[in-house]
Amino acid sequence: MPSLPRKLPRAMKLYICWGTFPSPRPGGHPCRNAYEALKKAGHDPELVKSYGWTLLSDAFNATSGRREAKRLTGKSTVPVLVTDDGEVVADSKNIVAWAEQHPAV
Ligand SMILES: N[C@@H](CCC(=O)N[C@@H](CS)C(=O)NCC(=O)O)C(=O)O
Repeated sequence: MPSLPRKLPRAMKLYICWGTFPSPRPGGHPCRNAYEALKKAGHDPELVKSYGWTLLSDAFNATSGRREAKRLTGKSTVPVLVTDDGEVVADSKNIVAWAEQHPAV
């Protein structure tokens, strides 16, 4: 019986707010833009929902995802990408650029 391929843990993580839903805000929803660009480049990041709302104080942004975003970038704003090699990319525009420059092999 051939052994089933072990599901390799996905190392790439994308910290997002509440989801990757479309948004009417100018420029669209940053978390969605980042996710779509990564998918387009052939990546399949683990999505880490971080909830919260940076307009409120850190007390309201004490979710593990927002805390991790703050630990990694100094700000609790998302999206934040952590690549397979542990590189941290903050801001959707930088994540879109990273995805374009790093198509999944
Ligand atoms: N310029 C930033 C804006 C990021 C942004 O507004 N992120 C939202 C989530 S989509 C957020 O965390 N903002 C306030 C909040 O909900 O805490 C980007 O493009 O990544």
